[in-house]
Amino acid sequence: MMSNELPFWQGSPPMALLDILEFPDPRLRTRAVPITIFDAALSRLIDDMFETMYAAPGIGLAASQVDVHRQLIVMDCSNDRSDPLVFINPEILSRENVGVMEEGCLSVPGIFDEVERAQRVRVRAKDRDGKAFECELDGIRAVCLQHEMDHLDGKLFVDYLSTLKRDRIRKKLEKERRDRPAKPDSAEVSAGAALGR
Ligand code: GNR
Ligand code: NI
Repeated sequence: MMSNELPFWQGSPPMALLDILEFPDPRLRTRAVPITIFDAALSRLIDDMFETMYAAPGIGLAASQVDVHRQLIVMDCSNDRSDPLVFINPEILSRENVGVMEEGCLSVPGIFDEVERAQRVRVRAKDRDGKAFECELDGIRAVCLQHEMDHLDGKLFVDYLSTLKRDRIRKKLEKERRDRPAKPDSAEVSAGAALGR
């Protein structure tokens, strides 16, 4: 009897780019739940999220943005990919020094506006092995972590703007999406390949 599984070298490509959900997709409003299992599948998801974030390019990515509603964040605020950080089940222990920074979001493409946030935070989280750690972040790294933690709560930076601005942004992105051809999903691509298209 022939195995209908893929050969091992086709089974698990080294890494994969994940699709990023875009505002106003209602799935971005899902509240993420804590991670309890620290296994190879989680490690693989983390690697795929880093690849997706670097390719975008962005300085942070929350699992919510790739439709995985678990409390997982990857970040790298360096210029040369030298500061990869993973936060699982993060909690902010303290915040100080409120200030304003211009933010953008891969789920709200092409839109930038100012948001007020703590410029220094103390964080407790787990790493990819499930080991707890604490750290202090400041500047862009503090702002980015809070932006990502908002994603895990189903919140977006445009929620801090006025209703008028948010509605304008929604209409602009809805129009851009209508004018952009839809990306076929992977099931359609496989079906097409099977039919020799
Ligand atoms: O790439 C990103 N840049 C950024 C700039 C200022 C404040 C926050 C961010 S996060 C964003 C990537 C993203 O959307 N993460 O959720
Ligand atoms: Ni974002």
